[in-house]
Amino acid sequence: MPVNIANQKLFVKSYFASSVGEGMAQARTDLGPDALLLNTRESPPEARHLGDYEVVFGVASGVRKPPPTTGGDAVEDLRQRIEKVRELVTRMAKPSWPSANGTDLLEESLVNAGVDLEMAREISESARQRASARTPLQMGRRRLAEPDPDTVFSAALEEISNRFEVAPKLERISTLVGPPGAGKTTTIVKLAVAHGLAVGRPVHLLSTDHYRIAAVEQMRTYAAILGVPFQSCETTVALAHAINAAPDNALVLVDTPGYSRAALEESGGDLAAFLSGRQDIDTHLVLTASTRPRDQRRIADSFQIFRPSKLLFTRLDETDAYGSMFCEAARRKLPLSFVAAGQLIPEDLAAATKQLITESLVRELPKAIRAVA
Ligand SMILES: Nc1nc2c(ncn2[C@@H]2O[C@H](COP(=O)(O)OP(=O)(O)O)[C@@H](O)[C@H]2O)c(=O)[nH]1
Ligand SMILES: [Mg+2]
Repeated sequence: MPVNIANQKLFVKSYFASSVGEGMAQARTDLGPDALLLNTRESPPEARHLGDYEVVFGVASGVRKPPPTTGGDAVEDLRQRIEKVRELVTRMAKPSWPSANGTDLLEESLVNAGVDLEMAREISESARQRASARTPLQMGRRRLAEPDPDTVFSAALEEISNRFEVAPKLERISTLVGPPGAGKTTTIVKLAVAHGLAVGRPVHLLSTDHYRIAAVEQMRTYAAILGVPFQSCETTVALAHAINAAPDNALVLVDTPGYSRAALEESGGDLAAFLSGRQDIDTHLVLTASTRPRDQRRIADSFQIFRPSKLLFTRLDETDAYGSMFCEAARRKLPLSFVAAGQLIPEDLAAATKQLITESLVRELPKAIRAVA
């Protein structure tokens, strides 16, 4: 069909095929190497029976000639054109991301689970890229592929899981530090049972929490119930002696006072210097899962002087938003060791697992994706 465009006579022809590449090959055979690719699109419904794709080529009238049967230039030309089409198709196929009212569902799910907004955005964007990279361009099919909900979901799981570590290990000499009421003493007793008595390992309990008589008595009572040695250490020198005096095979667990911010500055320095200076003492920072991320960060900052190597979270029974735990572990690059979800000794203590945290953060996602699909 001759068409006059800007004083130039063009011969324009559509080719219908099951893929763009096939349509282009047909056009080349028919119109020769000088033909220009003008457009590609999914075939309109009335032409669908001819092929899923319509590839439109134009050639200047009079230059229409048969293509060479062989020749590197023609192949290279075709390759470049296919590359252009691929780019075009990539743009057309920009994956649609499940969203509701313009809000990214993954981001929303993370924020609802207590992840701070900045981190939620970062994860959502990375998961989006991960899902897109995994979704091949399927040029030969009727619909260009988009990330399906399963791909989105598994990309989100991987992205979260790659951002934090777990290390459910209890070193021979371990101490728990953290704010008052975080659950240090209770958790020490849980650990003493699960990692000591339950596996036939001797345990020595030490406490540096000598400021409050009740705290010393609490630990002494637990030690008596468990039938294990206990010593209250008023100075770091006494603590060093008590640690050295414990048998080599004994699990030594050191309880510490619940320092408020002010108390930490006023009287925590000595103990922090001692504990962080001893390579053989492993320090877990105990935090509560129900604390808001911003407060959590502030509290954890103030305990940095102890140089904790792990984070241990309690009170998982009081929240189902584990985002605050995740953010702290991800931001500080400190592994999660154990998690406590109740007051029962020793039942309510478990090893931290990636699965526990990761799945909790995207729990609502599949339902939300289905709702807008
Ligand atoms: N709900 C709940 N309570 C806990 C948990 N861990 C400890 N507690 C309670 O929190 C309170 C303070 O615990 P404690 O071990 O004395 O805290 P510490 O000041 O850090 O030594 C006690 O009543 C514990 O029974 C937990 O995981 N969940
Ligand atoms: Mg205590």
